[in-house]
Parts: sequence; structure tokens; C-alpha cells
Amino acid sequence: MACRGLMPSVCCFMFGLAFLAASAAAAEYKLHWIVPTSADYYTNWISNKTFEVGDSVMFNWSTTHNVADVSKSEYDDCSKTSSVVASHPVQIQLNSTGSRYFICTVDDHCGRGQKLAITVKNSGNDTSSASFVSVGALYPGLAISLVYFLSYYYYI
Ligand SMILES: *[C@@H]1O[C@H](CO)[C@@H](O)[C@H](O)[C@H]1NC(C)=O
Ligand SMILES: *[C@@H]1O[C@H](CO)[C@@H](O)[C@H](O)[C@H]1NC(C)=O
Ligand SMILES: *[C@@H]1O[C@H](CO)[C@@H](O)[C@H](O)[C@H]1NC(C)=O
Ligand SMILES: *[C@@H]1O[C@H](CO)[C@@H](O)[C@H](O)[C@H]1NC(C)=O
Ligand SMILES: [Cu+2]
Repeated sequence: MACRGLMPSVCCFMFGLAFLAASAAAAEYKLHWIVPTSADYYTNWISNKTFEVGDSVMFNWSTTHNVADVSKSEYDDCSKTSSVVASHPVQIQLNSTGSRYFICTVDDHCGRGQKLAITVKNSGNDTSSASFVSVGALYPGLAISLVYFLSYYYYI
């Protein structure tokens, strides 16, 4: 009797867990890699994204560009000219936390703003937004479970 009442609860809880798993999946960002027409093109691009270990960024372009994975000083003064990847698209795996810098070394593209700086944070146990998303996803499932459970308890 009570066991039949529990089945929907289990179902809803699994549904909540599925939501939780989906919210933790690695993100794959795609970037249209161009010489920007405005100085804030790349800061705008990163502004609504969070980069976590396990995520990746795919650089893609149509005319002549390349991608060089560089240090902060190379990013600042556009000095790097070696170790570039010239075939597109290029998928960069974000394997560790910290700051990552990328530039295009073709002509004066970097000087004209074709440079990207991102900060990669830890996935998993951060206590900020991700935890709220998880709790938010689980809560409806738990609430529905409780309603099912109580309805069996009172009406049978
Ligand atoms: C960020 O904004 C762009 C443009 O408005 C949108 O296409 C993209 O889906 C957004 N990305 C995220 C992670 O919210
Ligand atoms: C990359 O850009 C080219 C040219 O715009 C396009 O044809 C191609 O489909 C893009 N590739 C990906 C993986 O987005
Ligand atoms: C990132 O991880 C991938 C997959 O494990 C590996 O192939 C790649 O070499 C790593 N890149 C860096 C920069 O550590
Ligand atoms: C949680 O974060 C700490 C500090 O960044 C790290 O040492 C630890 O390995 C993380 N644990 C998990 C499960 O990600
Ligand atoms: Cu370029």
C-alpha cells in the first residue's frame, strides 16, 4: 500500500538527480575569432559565461587567422609569433584553473584587439551559483514527492 505511494516519489527524485547531472555538464563554447570592430568585443563575449575545468572553447574563423596559447606578458604586448595553430576550428580544452590567454599572431590583429583572456575556475565544489542551481533543480522533485506521499497517507 505505502510502497505504491513511494513509487512516484522515487521517480521524482530521479528526475531531480537528472537535472543536477545536466547542470554539472561541461560547457563547450564557440567563439567567432575575428579582428574585433569594437574594443569590448571579447570582454562582451566572456561577460555572460563562466569557465570551469572540463569546459572547452572552440575558435573558428573564415579568413586568415591563427590561435596562440600565450602568457600574460605575451598577451599584453602581442609578442608571441611561434607555436601557433593555423587550421580551424581549434578546440582548446580548459584543463586547469587560473588565467588563460590567447592571441592571433597574423599581421597586427592582436594589436587591433584580437586577443582573449579568460579565468578558469574549479568545477564541482564551488559554493556559489552552481549550488543554488542544484538545490533549485531538486526542490520541485522533493515537493512533488511529499505531496504524493501525504496523499497516500491520508486517503488510503
Ligand atoms: C551569451 O549571450 C549570447 C548573446 O546574447 C547568447 O547567444 C549566448 O547563448 C549567451 N551564453 C550564455 C552561456 O548565456
Ligand atoms: C567554421 O567557420 C567556417 C567558415 O565560416 C564554417 O564553414 C564552419 O562550418 C565552421 N565550423 C564550425 C565547427 O563551426
Ligand atoms: C588537456 O586534456 C586533454 C585530455 O585529457 C589532453 O589531451 C590535453 O593534452 C590537455 N591539454 C593541456 C594543455 O594540458
Ligand atoms: C574542492 O575544492 C578544493 C579547493 O579548491 C580542492 O582541493 C578539492 O579537491 C575540491 N574537491 C572536489 C571534490 O572537487
Ligand atoms: Cu587574426
